[in-house]
Amino acid sequence: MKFVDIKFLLSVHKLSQLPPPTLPEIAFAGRSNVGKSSLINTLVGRKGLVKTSGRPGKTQGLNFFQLADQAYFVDLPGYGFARVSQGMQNNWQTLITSYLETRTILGCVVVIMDIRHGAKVQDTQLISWLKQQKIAYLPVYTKVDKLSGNARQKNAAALDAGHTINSSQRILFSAKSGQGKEELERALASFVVIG
Ligand SMILES: Nc1nc2c(ncn2[C@@H]2O[C@H](COP(=O)(O)OP(=O)(O)OP(=O)(O)O)[C@@H](O)[C@H]2O)c(=O)[nH]1
Ligand SMILES: [Mg+2]
Repeated sequence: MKFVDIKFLLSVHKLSQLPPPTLPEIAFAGRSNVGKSSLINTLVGRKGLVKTSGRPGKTQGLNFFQLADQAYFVDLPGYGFARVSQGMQNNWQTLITSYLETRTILGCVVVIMDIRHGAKVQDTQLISWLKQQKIAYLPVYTKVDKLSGNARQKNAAALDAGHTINSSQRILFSAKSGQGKEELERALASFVVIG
């Protein structure tokens, strides 16, 4: 499934601003600067749809994109960004958690991790929390273009072990080369199809 007909809908800073739950929803989560916004741009084939940055903390608020009349994509702010004040981090954390907890139409959370980094405690926490809440999630290891084949396999295996992820259930991805795009499209299609 190609995700082409997509437009920015709104940026949500408190739960009361959430759009009506009329379409299935896919949220994109991960630590700051991991490449969430870049992944969405690659997925929809529009380089400039979502603002990205070399500096962490670019995405603020929950950014909703509408995919034709089929689904919402939600680009979440990154977690674990030290340069925003602690209070601000807590606000985001509360907003993201309440959103994930209460959003009944949430079909899947794409949990994005940097293939170069070891298993991070915040990702482990998110994954176990999603499991506990019985929310479907899809692990994606991104920026694979930054590693050679061997290192890529080794790091992927370490992340699998660190988060108890089966290698058949996660996707290796690169926003730069487009690797993993079709696999991701296939995996997400089942959450978007209505009826
Ligand atoms: N080489 C390479 N760089 C990438 C990839 N994905 C993202 N980047 C770079 O990583 C940086 C962060 O990307 P973003 O997409 O803004 O990351 P984000 O997770 O949305 O960041 P926040 O919104 O700040 O949480 C940018 O400089 C991107 O160009 C990738 O697959 N390969
Ligand atoms: Mg972003």
